Parts: sequence; C-alpha cells; structure tokens
Amino acid sequence: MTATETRNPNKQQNRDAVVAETSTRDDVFDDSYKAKEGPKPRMRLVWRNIILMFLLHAGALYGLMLLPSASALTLAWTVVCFLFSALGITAGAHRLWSHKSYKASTPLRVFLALANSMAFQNDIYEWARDHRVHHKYSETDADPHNALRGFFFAHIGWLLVRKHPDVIEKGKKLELTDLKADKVVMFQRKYYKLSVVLLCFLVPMWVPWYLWGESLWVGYFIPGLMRYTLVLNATWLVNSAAHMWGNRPYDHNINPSENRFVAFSAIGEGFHNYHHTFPFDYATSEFGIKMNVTTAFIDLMCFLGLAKDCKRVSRDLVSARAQRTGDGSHKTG
Ligand code: ST9
Ligand code: ZN
Ligand code: ZN
Repeated sequence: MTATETRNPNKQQNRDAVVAETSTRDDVFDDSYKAKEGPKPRMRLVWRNIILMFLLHAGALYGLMLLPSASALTLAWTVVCFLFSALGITAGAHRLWSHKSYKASTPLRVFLALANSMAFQNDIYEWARDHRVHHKYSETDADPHNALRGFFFAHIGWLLVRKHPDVIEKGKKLELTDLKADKVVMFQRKYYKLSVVLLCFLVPMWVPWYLWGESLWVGYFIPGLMRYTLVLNATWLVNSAAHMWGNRPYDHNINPSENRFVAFSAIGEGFHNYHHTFPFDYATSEFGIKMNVTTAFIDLMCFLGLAKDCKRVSRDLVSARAQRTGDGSHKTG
C-alpha cells in the first residue's frame, strides 16, 4: 500500500515520487530531540514588541468600536482583505512553502506572496523556517511556540521574547534549499518592509477612500489594523487552542488536536491532529473542502491550471493510522 496519492493522471509514478520525498522531509516530527541538562536559559523580554503588540490590539479594539460608522462597502472590503491575507498564510506560507504539499505556477506564487505581505507575519522564508522547526521538534524547547509553555506563550508570548537557543540551533540544520531557490520567496524577503507598508496598511486604507469616499481614518482602523489583528489571532489560535483542545483521532500521543472553532476562524487550518500526523497533505484534513476555504481555493487554482500535484493521504492509510494510534474518536465513512 502506498502512503499518499496526487491528483494527476500519472498516479503510480507520482505516488512513488511522493513516498520517496516524504521520507526525507524536514517538516516531519523527529523524536531524537533531547533537552539540555541544567537550568533553562533566562527569558529575555523584547519591550519593543510588547509595546507594539499592545498598541496594535488597542487600535484593533478602537476599529471594532468604529464598525457602526463604516459603510457596507467598507465592511465587504474588510472581509476581502481578511480572506486575501489569510490565504497568503494558509495556501501560501503554510501549505505551499512550508510543506510543499502542492505545486504553484509563478503567477500564483506572486499572488500568494503579495497576499502574504498583506498578512505581515514575517516574510515567507522566516515563516516557513520557523514552521518546519515547529513540526520537527513540536512541544520541545526547539519549537518556537512550544505549547507546553502554556496558552499565552504559544499564542503571542513567543513573539515578545528572544527565542530559546535550541530553536536557532536546530533551525540552522534544516533543509531550506527549496526556499532559497524560489525567486518569488527571495524577492519578497528582500523588499519585505516596503511590501508590508503598502499591502498591510496603505492599500486596505486607500481603496475605500479612493473608490467610495470612506474616511482614511476608518480605512486605517477597520480594514487595516482590525483586520490585521483578527488574522494574527486566528493564526495564533492554531498554535495555542489547537495544540490544547479537541479530539485526537489520528494520533493520541501528540498534543495537536481537531478543533472546529479554529478550523472555521483559520479558514481550514484547525484540523491540527490530522495535520501534524500527515503534514504533507495539501488539504490539512481528511474531509476535503468541508470547513476548509483554503482547500477549495487550491482546488480552484488546480482547475484554472495554476496549481498541480496536490499530495493527499490515501483513505486506507488514514484509517489504518487512526486504528493504530488514534484516541478512538475517528469516524469512518
Ligand atoms: C507572526 C508569525 O505572527 C505567526 C506565525 C504563526 C505560525 C502558525 C502555524 C500554524 C499552522 C498554520 C496555520 C495558519 C492559519 C492562518 C489563519 C489565517 C486566518 N531557524 O527571530 P530572530 C536565526 S509575526 C534557523 O530575530 P530573536 C537567524 O539567523 C507577527 N535560524 O530571533 C535569525 O536571523 P535572520 C509580526 C533561526 O532575536 C537570527 O537567529 N512580527 C531561526 O530571538 C535572529 O532571529 C512580529 O511580531 C530558525 N527557526 O528574536 C515580530 N530563528 O532571520 C516577530 C532564528 O536574519 N519576531 N534564527 O536569518 C521578532 O521580533 C523576533 O523574531 C523575536 C525573537 C523577538 C520573536
Ligand atoms: Zn504545518
Ligand atoms: Zn502545530
């Protein structure tokens, strides 16, 4: 029996290629990690980040209070900006660049890189590097947002302190040549700050002002700051809530869980027990497009000829794994 299948005509050939590839991946859990003996390194606060995150969340709350004064078009634009920036993380930094779970044409990669800059969550290279080390050394000191350090640390705290030295030590050993060879990724990294100013703040504010006469103030606080903060928190919930609460139908030995609330708010990324068990599956879930806008988007891109070679775990393998290591909550059929 083969481990995975891909959606294209040359099935057997692709299956073999996928199996060979997944056996040498750097996003698969590695249980060889041993914590260093002796006292833990001191936690070093980064006050610049603490102050900026506080101001950002205060601005987002103010944006929330401004909602009644925004026009319907501005609210619709906020939803568009939310979805666009969310896809830059889910379909882009996560499923494409961190996990290589499908292939994307250059126009699609450019689209996803622009969307990723609108999400302002570090450039794609840094995001994917941190994410691979998260999968490989999940719930250890080498995991950037180690959920064993509590909800707050996994959610936002990890961005407010210097990284544990093990994150950097283990991260330096990762295989990142695919990212370095991707011109779109490197271009985005080079012009990251400029692209964030334009796409995360100026474009969301400017479009409603220019096209339908919304005030720049409302444009800045609602589709700008409030939308940015919502996407951040939806993403962080995957690291916090989905590493703590929910069923573990595929592997009860790990903390990542199936969390429907997170799946909804993170446009399909809350099926986290499945995702950590089969990180190379492009759908990040057994259930295809169900509660999974990101998978529907990738399917649409395949239909339009802009994406291909979506990796999928076979139903047989999923069932066998659930029977062997699941918590018993797996539903067949
Ligand atoms: C943000 C990121 O929010 C969110 C990521 C979430 C991930 C979620 C995953 C869940 C699954 C997907 C679900 C998606 C759902 C989406 C839903 C959407 C609706 N390996 O970092 P530095 C080296 S960002 C190898 O400064 P410090 C490297 O040489 C928010 N090497 O460490 C590096 O230099 P460079 C906005 C590594 O000093 C150097 O060390 N941004 C690694 O300890 C220094 O690195 C912020 O808030 C590694 N892994 O500082 C700012 N790491 O990069 C956040 C480091 O030049 N960041 N090195 O190569 C910071 O300010 C700092 O990183 C710090 C740590 C203070 C946190
Ligand atoms: Zn992942
Ligand atoms: Zn995780």
